[in-house]
Amino acid sequence: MEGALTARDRVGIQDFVLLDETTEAAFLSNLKKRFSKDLIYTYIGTLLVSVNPYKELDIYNKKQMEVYMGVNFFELPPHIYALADNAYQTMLTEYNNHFILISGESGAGKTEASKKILQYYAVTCPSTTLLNTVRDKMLMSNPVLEAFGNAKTLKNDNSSRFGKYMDIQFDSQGDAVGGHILNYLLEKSRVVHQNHGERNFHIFYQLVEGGEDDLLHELGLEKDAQHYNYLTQGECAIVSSINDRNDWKTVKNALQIINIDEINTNHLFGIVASVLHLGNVQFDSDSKGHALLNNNTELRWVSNLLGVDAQSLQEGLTYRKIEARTDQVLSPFTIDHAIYARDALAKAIYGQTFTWLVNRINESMENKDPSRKTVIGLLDIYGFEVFYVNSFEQFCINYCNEKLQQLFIQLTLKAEQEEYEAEDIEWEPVQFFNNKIICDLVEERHRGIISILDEECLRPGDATDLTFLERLEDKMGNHPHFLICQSKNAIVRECFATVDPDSRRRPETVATQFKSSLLKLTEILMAKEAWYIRCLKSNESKQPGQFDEALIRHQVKYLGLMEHLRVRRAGFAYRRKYDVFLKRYKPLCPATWPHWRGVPADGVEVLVQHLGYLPYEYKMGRTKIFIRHPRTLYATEDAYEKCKHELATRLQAKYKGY
Ligand code: AOV
Ligand code: MG
Repeated sequence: MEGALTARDRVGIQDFVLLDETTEAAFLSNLKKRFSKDLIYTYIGTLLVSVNPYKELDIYNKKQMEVYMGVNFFELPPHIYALADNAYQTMLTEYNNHFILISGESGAGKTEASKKILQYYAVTCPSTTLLNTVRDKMLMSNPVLEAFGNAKTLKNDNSSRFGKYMDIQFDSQGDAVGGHILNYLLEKSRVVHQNHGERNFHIFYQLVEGGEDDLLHELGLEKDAQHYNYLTQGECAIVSSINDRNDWKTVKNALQIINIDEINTNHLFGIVASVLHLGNVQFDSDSKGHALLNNNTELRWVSNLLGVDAQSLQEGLTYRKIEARTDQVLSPFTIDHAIYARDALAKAIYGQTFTWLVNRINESMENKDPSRKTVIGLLDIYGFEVFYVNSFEQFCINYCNEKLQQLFIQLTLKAEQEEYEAEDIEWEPVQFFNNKIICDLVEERHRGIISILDEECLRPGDATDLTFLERLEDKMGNHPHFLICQSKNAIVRECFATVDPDSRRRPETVATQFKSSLLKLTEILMAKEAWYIRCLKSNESKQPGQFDEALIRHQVKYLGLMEHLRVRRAGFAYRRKYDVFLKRYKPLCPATWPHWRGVPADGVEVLVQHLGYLPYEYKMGRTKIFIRHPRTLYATEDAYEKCKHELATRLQAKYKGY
């Protein structure tokens, strides 16, 4: 007992359910104690809490992976591998689908967590040459999507600016046979504008810093990020934690592995370069206040690289086409309008290219074998973020986080209730803060913020900045003037092929599209068994070893961790299948040791009677024993450790003479 307590004091408790008291102070103190020992993972039952260490820990390697393979969840120190393995083993034994929801604010460690899980499956699942190829593609999809979809923000040097849900598909033997990615709302505004201290998407800097001289020459680019308006607004093109040159090599290699051939790779970089040139297109104003191009060079590069007619492009950027009854009239833009048009085109091209890339990745990871498969879905979205000035993007990102919190609340309550019901156990529900009111506020029909925004967009005449921008983007992206569908750049042609330039149908607003895609995502997730990783950011300054208690307390609160813990404990803190419980603790009772010959449930009853469990301390369900208070289990665990120790000492004494 003393030994166990010492360990507890030293490294804290590895499962919060076993804490003596469920106060926030006790919770934080345990987290802090563990963090100071580089123990960044702690459980709340099967939920994994992870605190970002901001330093490389020697716990992610093949050896560690092997330690966790197929081992019972609670038998080893908490680890992301344990959660990954547990989801995998459950999928194999129960033939059902799972998903791992990774949440936490920007910079908390979600993307790193999702990569660790993917690596775990890539290394530990059975393998053949063919499967290795699929796995390489899954792994290599990361650097490519990060290059095009991540950027340095004030919160995180590698911040995901899109949401990602990836299904890893397994066959009945547990081989990883394919993957599929759904992407959510890329933050396209970053292409044309970055706040101070932030960068554009990594790929731009990688190309400019790392691109080979020949390539840059072909693309008409300078080897200097400072040369480009779209790269310099944040005034931090060079970041010490980022090596753009090395990343460039990784991305080029990764593009090959995901089967993007040389021609398409060239087209792809052509598009990236065209966006940079577009950003440098400047306008002057004539005597009537109409926008004029001030220099043709950059525009020619854009037209060359995108394979579109320079004259049409120029008209598209400086004139609006008004459809009269039988005719079309060109109405000149002011400078401001021309800049909007230019930026809208840059965003549309980049956004479409990102979608094209996701589609190619999906093709390359596609599971060619139609036989039965199960999946583990990994959800890694952009984390909750609040800046000094917040825009439409933060609205969408934070709404998405609220929606996932809502899912978490529903599923954890539901799962708990269903388990008690299935096992015939009575229980009293715990009160929760339900954030449904916040989701309703955003998404309710007619009264929600998105509905109001839609109406605002429909209102003729007095459009706001935002509606104006969005409309422009919708329109410009499909601007008939560019005849862009005829582009000589195959990617551009493909991206815009589905756009009907004559379509009169009013496109849905970005917010409404996002709302629908989140609704679909919720449906996808609801049909699967859930696992949760809650990532906590340890400090705002990205420093190793710093545990900012106020910051962490805040996250513990809004992620609902205390409530989750109370729910886990209010009913029955622990539950175990009868056979598992008996197998572990049978040495504690002469009647069950070394063998119990009857059914496991009866053996467990005999065992707990012998241990002196009081009737209110436990309940016998259909297949499991439910233990109300962790202290009961903890005492049993202590007794078990002591008994194991005595057995070992006796054995040692017995064989000493040999
Ligand atoms: P995020 O995905 O949660 O933010 P990341 O996973 O990108 O956050 O983590 C941010 C940074 O923290 C990484 O670049 C690493 O430097 C460090 N880090 C995170 N987890 C670990 C770990 N387990 N070990 C060591 N360092 C880590 V955002 O995408 O911005 O929401 O939208
Ligand atoms: Mg991320």
